This record gives sequence, C-alpha cells and structure tokens, in this order.
Amino acid sequence: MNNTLRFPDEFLWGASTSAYQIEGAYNDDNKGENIWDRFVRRDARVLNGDTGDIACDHYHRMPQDVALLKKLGIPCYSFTISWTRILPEGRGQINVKGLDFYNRLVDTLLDAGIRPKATLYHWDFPQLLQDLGGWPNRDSVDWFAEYAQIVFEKLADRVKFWVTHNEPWVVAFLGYATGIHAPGVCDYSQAYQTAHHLLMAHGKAVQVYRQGGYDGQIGLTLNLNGLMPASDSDEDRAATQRVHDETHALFLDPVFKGEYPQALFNFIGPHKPNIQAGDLQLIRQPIDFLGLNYYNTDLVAFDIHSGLNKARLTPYSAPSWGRTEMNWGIYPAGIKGEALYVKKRYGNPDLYIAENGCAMPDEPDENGFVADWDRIRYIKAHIQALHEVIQEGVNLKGYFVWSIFDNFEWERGYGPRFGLVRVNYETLERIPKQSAYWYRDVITNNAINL
Ligand code: IFM
Repeated sequence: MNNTLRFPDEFLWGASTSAYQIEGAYNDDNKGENIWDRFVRRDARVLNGDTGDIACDHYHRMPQDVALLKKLGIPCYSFTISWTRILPEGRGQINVKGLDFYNRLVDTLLDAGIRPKATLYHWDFPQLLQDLGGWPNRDSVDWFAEYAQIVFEKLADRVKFWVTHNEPWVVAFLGYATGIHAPGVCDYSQAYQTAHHLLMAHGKAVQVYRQGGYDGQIGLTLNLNGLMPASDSDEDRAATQRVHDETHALFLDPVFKGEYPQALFNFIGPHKPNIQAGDLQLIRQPIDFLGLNYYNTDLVAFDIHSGLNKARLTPYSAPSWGRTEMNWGIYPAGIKGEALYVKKRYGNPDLYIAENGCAMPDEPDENGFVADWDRIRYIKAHIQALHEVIQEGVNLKGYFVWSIFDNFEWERGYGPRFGLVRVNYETLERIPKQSAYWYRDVITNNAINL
C-alpha cells in the first residue's frame, strides 16, 4: 500500500506571521502608535499585562530570521505590514525608515530564494485615525487606499502576492462587538459598519492595485471556521445559520456576488450598516484568490442570553483528538468542509490556506528543544484533508502554517505557542521544534507520509 500523499508540482508551501505579533520595536524609527500599542496599556485587556513592545524582536533580528526560514526550507513567507511604521499618523507624512524595513525584508527574502507574500492589514490600526472614529468612519476607506498605494509603489515591483485584510470578521466583531480586541468597543452597529468599511477598503485597495498595473496577484483572507448545529432542533439550526451568515456570507457574498445576506440583516434589524449606492460594486472587485484560515469547528446552540445572534458556541473535536492549549476543538475534516463550501457556493476560486496550526502545551527539554508530535499530528491531519479536497476539484494552490515563530497571541499574551520555532522570550533565542524539521521534509518531498 502506498502511504505517501503527493501534492501538485506547483503547490505552494509557506509560513505566516503578523507585524504586531512578532516585530516588537513598537516605537523605534518614528513608528506611530497603533490601537494595539494603546490597548495593551489598558487594565485587564491582555493576560499577564503582556504587550507587543518587544514580541520576538523581529524588527531587529530580521536577517537572522530570514536565514532561519531559509534553513528550514520555507518557499514562501507571509508577513504583514505595520501601517504606522509607514505612516506614523495613519496618513500624510511617509516614514522612510519604516518603508525601508519592509524594503530590506523583501530584498533579504528574495536573496534567500524565498517568495514574499504581504498583507496590508492585520489589526494594527493607526491610533490617530482611531481618534477620528476608526473603521466605523467612512473616511477609513480612503485612508486605507492611500496607505495601500504607498506600499504598492514601494514594494509591488518585487512582491507579487498581496492580501488586503487578514480576518476582517475578527477586526469587526472582536474589536467592536465583544471588545475583546483593540479598540475594545462593544457596539454591534459599529461592528457591522466596520465590516462594511473593511470590505469597501478592500475593494478600493484592489482597484488601486489594478490601476497601478502591477503584475502580481491580490486577494483577501477570511477566517472560516467550521460550525455545526448542536442538535437537529429548528432553533439550533437557525442559530447556526445566523452565525454562519455573520462569519461567512457577510464577507463572501459581497465580494463574490455583490450582495449582503438579507436574512441576517433582517435579524439584526437596527444594527444593519449604512450602505450607499455604489458600495457593493466597489466591494465586488474581481480578486485573484481567496485566503482561507481554518483552525477549529464549533457546535452552535440557540441561547436567548448569548449575544446578538442568540447563539452559544462550544468546541467540537473529532473522536480521539482532544483540544488545543487554547481549548479549541480539533476537527481536521472541518477544513475540508470549508474548502468545499467555498468551491460550491463561490465558483471555485483559487484558494490558499493562509493560516492553519495550533497552540499546544510545548515542553522544552534542557536545551529548549520541543518534540511537538501533537502539533505534527494536527498539521498532518489537516494537510491530509486538504489532499482530499484537491482530488475533489477544489482549486487549492497552497498551504501556510500559522506560525513559524511562537508569538504574541493577542488578548492571551505570550501563553499560547503556535510556532514551529520556539522563541525563548527571555533570551529571544529561536529553537526549531520537531515540527519545523517535519514541515521541512513535507516541503522537500511535496508530500506527507501517513
Ligand atoms: O494569532 C492569530 C492570528 O493573528 C490570526 N489568526 C488566528 C491566529 C491564532 O489565534
């Protein structure tokens, strides 16, 4: 029996990070303040009072980090750009030193034979623009387009792979509905208005990119976690549909179909966003690919006391899988379900798994080495499910693991570790885990062995 699952020749393997989670240097070289710089300084917002001030200190250790990526055989590195390094006030005056950092990063990657993939926005909104209302202010669409244009002009000659936003649902709903994330607002109307403006900003940035005539690809990355009704009851199924509409259709429908899910808008009533003539056309720009982030699946039950959707989520795990360090369920078949859903409903766009991975209770030995077979088991099972979706006709073009480094996990601080490389937060030493060597072999063989 052949136990090797081989991937198509052109399949792209990669690893992802984000600026606030790894860079540190929060006020070096004229970088402006962003909403996470501010949020981490508010009481009881982040566990242990952790901040991204130093993080992995990637800003100062970039050349060594790229050398490590090379050593680990990573073909494509997905990073995100800190808006306030480039524009300290969010707009207007450009900070040459900030742009220079990304310029050097791109050149260093290319010299190492690593393909750069850049995301414009991964949650670190400029504080000065937040003071003017943040994403709920319609002007944010133009602020973002101005920033995008500056970045494209500097980097798009060498970066051919662009993402506008990473996980806009998180930005809108954790930032503005539950307030778990920066800027910490609890207001569903602002959350929905934010979602609408994020989508418009996405569309406008795509337009700017097309107008620039650059010869690369541009897309959007969504977090599409799995959802299953907790029972067959009508109430649980309806609650599941509402959560699905909020996390999936709210973003996918306007981008691919130029419309919003009306049933959801009827349900949320007064929280519906203000939409003006032409907005949906702007959002529905043809994109070159969709990025799909998948981590887990939840069971959804109707609960009159749970939020606007009246829905309570509990983690679901396949038999024998247990949960991750963050108490997320593990259900590898869920990634397949999401990829097939996108294929069926949205015309089978080119798809990349832009993030997938897990926080596990890593136990370093006396040398700092982590034999993380649990993480390998998780990643392998998800890659195996992805092999199946390719056989079923999904245009899956690549897979990016989250993350190459342990890093700042937002409101949970430095507790959960997602990296294939351990970061010792005292010495900032990087020590590849077992999973890093395992992933290197997957990439080299373009295959997994079962
Ligand atoms: O660390 C985050 C990342 O910033 C966005 N996607 C999910 C990851 C794990 O929670």
